[in-house]
Amino acid sequence: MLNKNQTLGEFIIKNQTSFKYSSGELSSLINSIRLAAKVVNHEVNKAGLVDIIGPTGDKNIQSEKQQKLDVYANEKFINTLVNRNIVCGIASEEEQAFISINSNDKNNQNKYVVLIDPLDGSSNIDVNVSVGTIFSIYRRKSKIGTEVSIDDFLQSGRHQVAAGYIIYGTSTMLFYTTGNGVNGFTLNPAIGTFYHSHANIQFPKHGNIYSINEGNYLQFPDFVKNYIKFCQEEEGDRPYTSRYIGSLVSDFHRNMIKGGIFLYPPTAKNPKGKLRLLYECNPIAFICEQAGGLAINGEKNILDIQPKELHQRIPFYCGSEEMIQQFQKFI
Ligand code: P6P
Repeated sequence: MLNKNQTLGEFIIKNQTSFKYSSGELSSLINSIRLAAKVVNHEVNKAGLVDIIGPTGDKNIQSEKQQKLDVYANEKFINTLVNRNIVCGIASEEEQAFISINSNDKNNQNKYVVLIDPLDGSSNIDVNVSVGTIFSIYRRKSKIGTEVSIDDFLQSGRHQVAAGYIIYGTSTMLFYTTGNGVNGFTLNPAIGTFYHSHANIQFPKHGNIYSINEGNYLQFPDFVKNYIKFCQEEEGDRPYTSRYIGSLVSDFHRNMIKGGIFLYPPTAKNPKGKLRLLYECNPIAFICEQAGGLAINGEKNILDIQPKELHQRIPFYCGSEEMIQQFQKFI
C-alpha cells in the first residue's frame, strides 16, 4: 500500500515484523545504507562543481580506471557500516579481498555480511549520466564469534536476505526488497528524507525495449545475434525500441518501470560476461524476480548459480518474464 507521506525509516519499522530474521539488525543495516546513500548523493550531485570527478589515475581490482567518486563512495559505505557496527563482513567491487569487521570478537553478535558495488556505471560520471549503488545482504554461514570466511560471501543469490540499489539520477531513489516484494523511495533533497514513492513494483510481463551494447554485435554468440534481429523485425509489436545507457542500475530501473529486456552477453573482451555475479547480478536478479521478472545467465536462473570467487563475472539477461522466455527460445 503506497503512502507517499511515509518515510523510508517509518516503512522499515512498519515492515520489520514481516522480516523472518532478527528484524532490528536488518532495519539498522538498511538505515545505515540510507545514510551513506544521502552522503554519496550529495557528492554525486555536486561532482561537476568540484574536482572530485575524473580518474584518480589508480586502477581498481578490475583494472578499470578508478574515478574519484568510486573511491569516495566505497569509503563512505564501508565507513558507515563499520562505524555503526552492524555487519561482520563487507565485500566491495573496489576491494580485492573481503573485509572482516572484528568478526572473531566473541562479543560481536553481528550476523550479516554486505556485498556492494559502491558506484556502478562510474564511467558515466564525467558526462552527467545517472549512476548507481547496488547492495546485497546475506546472513553469515560461519558461527558468530569466529572469523568470517570467503564462504560467507560465496552464497547463491537465493540466500540473499535483502538487496537493493540507489539510482543517482534526475532524482535519487532507493529500491529494495527483503523478499516480500519491491518498494521504492524517492529522496526529497530539500530535507534529506526518502519518501515511499513506489509500492510493490510489478515488472510488466512484456515490454518493447531491448537494452544491449550493439557495439559488441560481431562478438556476440549467434543466439544473441538472432534475438537482436528478432527484436528489429517488423512484426506484431516489433520492432522494439533500443535503449542503452551503459549504467546497469539505470537500464534495469527503466526496464522494470516500463517493461523490457537487458542483455550483457559474453564478448571477446569479457568471454565470461562483464557483469559481476555477487554484487551486481545477484541483487538485481533478486529485485527482478521479486517484481515478477526473470534473470538468467543463458543456462540457469541467476539466483541458482553457486559462486566460485568474489569478483566472478557472468553473462546476464534480465527483464520482463515473457521477453526472457521468448529470448530463451533462441538459446
Ligand atoms: P559496456 C558500468 O561500467 C557497467 O559495469 C554496468 O553498469 C553497465 O551495464 C556495463 O558496465 C556497461 O558496459 O561494455 O556496455 O560499456
